[in-house]
Amino acid sequence: MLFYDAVNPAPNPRRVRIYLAEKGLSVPSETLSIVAGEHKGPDFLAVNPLGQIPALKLDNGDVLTESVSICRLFEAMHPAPPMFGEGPQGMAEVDMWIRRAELRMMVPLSMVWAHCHPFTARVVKPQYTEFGESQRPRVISAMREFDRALADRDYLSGKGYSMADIVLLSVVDFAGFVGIPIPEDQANLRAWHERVSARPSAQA
Ligand SMILES: N[C@@H](CCC(=O)N[C@@H](CS)C(=O)NCC(=O)O)C(=O)O
Repeated sequence: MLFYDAVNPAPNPRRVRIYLAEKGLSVPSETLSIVAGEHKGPDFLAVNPLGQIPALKLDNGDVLTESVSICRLFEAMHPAPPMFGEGPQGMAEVDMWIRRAELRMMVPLSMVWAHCHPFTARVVKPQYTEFGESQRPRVISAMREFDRALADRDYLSGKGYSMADIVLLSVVDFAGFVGIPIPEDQANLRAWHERVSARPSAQA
């Protein structure tokens, strides 16, 4: 196996690193430089034609992409401790929160990142700045949805720390990097963020 990785602040490979740290697993890896465009070079495009990181090359030569799918493979191989929920309802809840973090927060955040940030100006041409700015309030309102959900629980699924918390942590930290910190008045989300950031795995 070979895990294709990229350093922070790239949020998606970080999810896999946090997951592996939580599970106590280690996988051979190669770190590519996004700044140097290595993820768009011919060698990596031969691995993942999408030119996106992370990717996981399996021993049989097949390649998996998508951070959550890569973690699902490891989960099937190493089910304990469960990180994708337990029982029908528990598993569905973790899946629901993962999708909400990705669709309701990461999607508008990606638009702010792509269309407003100076780092992406080199590759996103043209940048539709006005459109990008219009997505900033959507990120904050998605944060508010999570703030409300966390009013009566320590972790998203309610049954303990899970992959959903890993995905949300990666998105919230990336939002901070893009210039959208958790608002002061979102005390539940801020407390959750402190809680999950205190786990050793968050250093990944
Ligand atoms: N949904 C994918 C997203 C992967 C992704 O967008 N990775 C970023 C780095 S964090 C990337 O490679 N961006 C370059 C691009 O999209 O061209 C996942 O979760 O793995």
